[in-house]
This record gives sequence, C-alpha cells and structure tokens, in this order.
Amino acid sequence: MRIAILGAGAIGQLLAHQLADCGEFPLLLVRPEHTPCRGQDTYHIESDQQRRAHTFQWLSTTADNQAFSEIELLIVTLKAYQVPTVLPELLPKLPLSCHVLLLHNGLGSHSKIIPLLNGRGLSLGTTSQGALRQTPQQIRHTGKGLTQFGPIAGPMMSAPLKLLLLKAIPDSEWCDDILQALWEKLAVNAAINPLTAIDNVPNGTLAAERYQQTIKMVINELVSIAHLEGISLHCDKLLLRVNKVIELTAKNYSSMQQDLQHGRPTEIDAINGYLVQLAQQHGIEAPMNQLLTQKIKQLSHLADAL
Ligand code: KPL
Repeated sequence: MRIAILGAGAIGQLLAHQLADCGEFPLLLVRPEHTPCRGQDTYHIESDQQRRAHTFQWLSTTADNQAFSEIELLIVTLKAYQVPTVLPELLPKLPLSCHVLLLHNGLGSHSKIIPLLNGRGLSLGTTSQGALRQTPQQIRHTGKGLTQFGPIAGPMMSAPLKLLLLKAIPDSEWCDDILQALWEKLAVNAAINPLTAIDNVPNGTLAAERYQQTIKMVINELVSIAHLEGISLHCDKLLLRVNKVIELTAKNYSSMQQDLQHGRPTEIDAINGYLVQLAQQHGIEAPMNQLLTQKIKQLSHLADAL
C-alpha cells in the first residue's frame, strides 16, 4: 500500500513511525523549500519507554513525480488553516482512487475541500496523542490518547487501509458518525486551548474554580450551535469530558498555548472562531466564544508586532 503524509510536523512524524512499526513506510510530502525535490532521511522518536529511528523517503509537494500517482491514502496532518491553501494544489496530482484523511484540531476545513475532490473519498479524524518536535527530524511522544476517524464524503476508505490504520495507531477507532466525535473533541479544544493560551498556563490550571464558569459558558454556546447543525450533545457530559482531559493532561501545555508562545499562527478560526461563524449563520450569539476568539487574535497581533 502507498501511504503519504502531508504535514511532517510532530503528529505527522508520529503517525509515520507508528505505520513504520507495522512495516508500512509512508512517503513524507514536504514544502518546496527543500532542494533537491526528493530524498530520504532518518527520523527519530523517543518516549519514556524507548527510542527508535526509521528512514523515510520524502518528496516536495511541487515536484513533478510519478510517485504521486501511486498514492492510495493521503493523511493530512497540516494545521486546519493550512489545509485550504496547501491541499488544493496537491489534489490534482493524486489519482482519483486516492483517499484523503484530514486529521487536525477544529472543524470546517473539509467544506472547502469537498468541492475539489472530483470523486475521491474523504475521511476526517482527530487525535489526542501528544507529540513534540524537538528538531526537524526528532520528536518526543509525550502522551497516549484516543484517535478517531471516519467517512465524510465520496467513496469510503478501503477495508485494508482502515485495518492498517487501526492496527498501527494505538487507541484508534473507526467512527461511522465522525462529525459527532469531532464536535465532542471541538468542545474540549474550545474550552481548554484559548484559556490556557491567554493565561499562559498548563492545562491543569483550568481545574481551578475561577475557570469553571467560563468553561461552562463556552460549552453551553457550543451545544446550542451544534443543535442547530443537527448534532445532539449534552452540556453535563461534555463538562465531565473537558475536566477529565484537564486532569489527564494537567502538566501539558495546549497546542494553542505553544503556538502563541512560539509566535506561530493559532487554530482559533477552526475552533472558537468556527463556532462564532456558525452562530452568525444561524442568527444567534456566542458571546464567550467571540470574546475568547478576539483575545487570542489580539495576543497573536501583539506577538507579531514584537
Ligand atoms: O488537543 C489538545 C490540544 O492541546 O490541542 C488538548 C486535548 C487540549 C490537549 O492539550
């Protein structure tokens, strides 16, 4: 099987190692700034238990290469805001039989990709596995976590590809109703990510009583918007889930906290910003999600200005 990964950051590399552990070495698709346009490198992964290394071939996304026509599954681990700019240029190079899996925090990017699929199948997914990039080719696997994926448009992922992913990725599951699963994960990210980024604190700090009212407001707004989108969620269940993640990842810093601290763009538009956008479309208000979105944008602009 020929699998390619677009977005060889921490999560992309983690999946590459996990697939390689099952004997499937994915092709890494990288930005065109690399010269020459194809090559191979050894990538390292470490965790508390072990260190290991695998050699992966990589190919520039702008290369004119026969290798693209052999790709059966493209796993996209770009950030949500990169998907609509990077993927449309690559799609025409992929065979019509290629299946695409988008795996990122937040929701919404798929609606820009569906019209461009031209008959290709699309799945969506989310992972709570933790990984940190230490050098361009070295990552640390910082936490276990659930990975869920499932169909959203076009032909379904083939059974052999599905089985391979389920075998390679620990704690992974196939969800026929992936949108429901993604909304539940969106609730976790909408509550934890902006608050930890604004206050520059690890996830565990949000267990303090002073954050609970804000978290409740974020979740209540999300549940109302989800309802208008035909997704049924329950505030109490989501609050329990958010607080469980806060407890389990207490020492970790959220991805948005890290993005803001490193001066990188954040995923706010695909998380709380997406909720605000949907609320506007439905003619309702989402004041807490709007406030958090504005604060993150202000802090990002401040960081840009420095
Ligand atoms: O997914 C996460 C993130 O940081 O983006 C959580 C679950 C909040 C863990 O930090």
